[in-house]
Amino acid sequence: MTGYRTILFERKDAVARITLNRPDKLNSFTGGMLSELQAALAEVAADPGLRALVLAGSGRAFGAGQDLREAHAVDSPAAVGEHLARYYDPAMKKLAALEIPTLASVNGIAAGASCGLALGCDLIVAARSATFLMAFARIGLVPDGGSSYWLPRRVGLTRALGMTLLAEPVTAEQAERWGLIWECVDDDALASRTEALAQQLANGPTRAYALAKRAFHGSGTNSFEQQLALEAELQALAVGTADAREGIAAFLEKRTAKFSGR
Ligand code: LHQ
Repeated sequence: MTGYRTILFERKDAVARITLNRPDKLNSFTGGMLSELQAALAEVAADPGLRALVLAGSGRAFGAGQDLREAHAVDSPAAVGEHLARYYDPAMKKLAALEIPTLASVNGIAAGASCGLALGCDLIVAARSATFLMAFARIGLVPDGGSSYWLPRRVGLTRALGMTLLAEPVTAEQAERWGLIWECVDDDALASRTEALAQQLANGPTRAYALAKRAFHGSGTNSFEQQLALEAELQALAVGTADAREGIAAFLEKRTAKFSGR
């Protein structure tokens, strides 16, 4: 689909890029923007030529969470439930289910549900001036957008609760030290580092990446025995891919593997 109004959606070779694009409102989420995000994620999922996705924000922020001027979203208990179920949950589920690596490129503040969106990506690279703010308690709300799922898995309960109860911004440098993000880079290096990481991921063994993601997603609830069984099941799938054949052959022939994504 073309003609998105609140996001930019681009494809360059095997890399897709979705940019949240309401810079004057710090890319805060409206229902319309989340519907467009859902549609773009569905386009990404349906395109077998894509091998990595970058999520970014335009202007000075990554995103400021729910647009609090969209009053109907917070009108009543029923309204908030409906809003989350209709707009947020499908977007966050589609992102988590993507069978290609996802990379959040965080240029500025990522607050509220926008922090949740970044956390839902496989890797996060952030500019040194970017911050992560679990803003919910500032307005008397609780974490959503998947943030209460991903945050403690990334940084542990102590830091997840500290970020949520104190609702103070965490700098990109601190976030890197905590393991909240993969990498903090100088502001003027964010674009080139994002591009390099996306290219690296897009040139990787795409099927093995998807299976590895499935293994880690399963590990949250599995017993050790169940996880070993899942690993065996996934490895059986991985070993049958063209990329595994190429990877092993390249190792034995002492050359760099050239993965096709199949
Ligand atoms: C905004 C927003 C915004 C509208 C900046 N809305 N306009 C999901 C579903 C249902 C229910 C509720 O919850 C959720 C999940 C959530 O995400 S709840 C959390 C919602 N987000 C927040 O509470 C963060 C609100 N924003 C802020 O605290 C600040 O804007 C931050 C700290 C992000 C940035 O501060 P500044 O750098 O000082 O920028 P600013 O506040 O001046 O914002 C610039 C403009 O963006 C301004 O508009 P204006 O027309 O006055 O220039 C803001 O009103 C607008 N904006 N966030 N969430």
